[in-house]
Amino acid sequence: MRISPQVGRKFGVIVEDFDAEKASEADVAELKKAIYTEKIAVLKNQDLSPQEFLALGRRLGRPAEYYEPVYHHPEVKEVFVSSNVKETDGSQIGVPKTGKFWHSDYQFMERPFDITLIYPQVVPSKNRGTYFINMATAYENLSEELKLAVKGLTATHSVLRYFKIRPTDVYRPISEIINDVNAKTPPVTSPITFTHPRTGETVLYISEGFTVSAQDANGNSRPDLLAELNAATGQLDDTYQHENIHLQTFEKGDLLLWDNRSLIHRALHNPSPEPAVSYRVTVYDDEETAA
Ligand code: 7UC
Ligand code: FE
Repeated sequence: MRISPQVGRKFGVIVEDFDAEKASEADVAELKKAIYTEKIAVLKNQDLSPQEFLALGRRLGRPAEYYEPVYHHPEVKEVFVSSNVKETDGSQIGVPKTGKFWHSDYQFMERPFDITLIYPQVVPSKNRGTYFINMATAYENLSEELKLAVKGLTATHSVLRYFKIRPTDVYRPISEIINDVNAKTPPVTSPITFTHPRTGETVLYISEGFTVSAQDANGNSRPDLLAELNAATGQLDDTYQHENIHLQTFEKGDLLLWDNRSLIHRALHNPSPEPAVSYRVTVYDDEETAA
């Protein structure tokens, strides 16, 4: 296994000669460390079945099934499928155009995922990739005034604005669907910054997609401040030129691993209907459950 920095990129490393089946405990430990400190690791030349992809996830932690079954791979339910390709019988496996908004995975849940693994299966010829912002760096880059202003704030997160209407929801009143979403995944409130348990960094815990409000210590909503933070971190820049934004491209055979605690991301979907399919496994890395 060889780990080297991505040349000319803000962060991330390239990992060559990583054998997902035969990797030693020491290799896996080194890989995990690189994910925490370098934020993205791109494994080159991978050729894994969905089962083998899940097995790789198990080496890094405890895989979690996505709560909405419509995303599940038909054979391996822990594999989340993003796909705009229809089967020959016209049926749809997975969900098209997932994650086209700034977020971290499961940010709307009590416990977001620790590490995300993405394994592109069908790679479009252009407009492929994912934008990332490191929210530890973004916090560091805030003005002293904004750093002071976020002290003691909480933020509230919800999936509601990006919950995908399922095939089974057709003809249901939208108010019923909204009530169901709020009952199943109620908004979650947490401090607006936290300390990354693996690196000690301070992470600004907000995203334009999932964070619905920020409150001060007296419970007063601060939409002004939330908008200012979204702008300062680069999330409102629709040219994607902001200094915090990193575009991670990939080619067939690449497998991306990232630190979902500190990165937010946004999928870059091709506006033209070029086929695109990718598989995802998400894990919790708590020591007591890691293999
Ligand atoms: O369809 C999607 O964009 C999925 C999104 C609502 N959740 C992904 C996640 O892991 O939080
Ligand atoms: Fe995502």
